[in-house]
Amino acid sequence: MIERIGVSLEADLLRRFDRLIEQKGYASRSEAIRDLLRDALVQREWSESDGSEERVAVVTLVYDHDSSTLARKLAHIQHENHRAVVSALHVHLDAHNCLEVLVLRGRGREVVRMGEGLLSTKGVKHGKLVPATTGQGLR
Ligand code: NI
Repeated sequence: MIERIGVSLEADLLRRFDRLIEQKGYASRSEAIRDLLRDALVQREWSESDGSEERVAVVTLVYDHDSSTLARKLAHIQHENHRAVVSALHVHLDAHNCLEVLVLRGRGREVVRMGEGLLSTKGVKHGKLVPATTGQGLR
């Protein structure tokens, strides 16, 4: 069931919001607001978790493949947690740099521990752990 709500906004804030909506390509204000709300709910889902619930996250890593020690360390962490790695994508960005995108699924605390372990490995040039959701409870 869809319910309608009215939202009061300062004119300047609404103008900036409309510009953002246009830049992001949303078809309507409603869809943009729904996305913002869902993202806030997912953030809350993670922050309120005691770590035992099932969680899904995406990890991106950029690193120099010339360091074989580093590549081995990153692979080792993934093998140690192989049940949590649902999918792994490896892109050879250029002659030296690799991008890895991992989808992790498991208990929240294990997913975070593994993600942070990868990101904090010495030599990783850039990385992000993006909390996602199993989608349950969101429409
Ligand atoms: Ni590579």
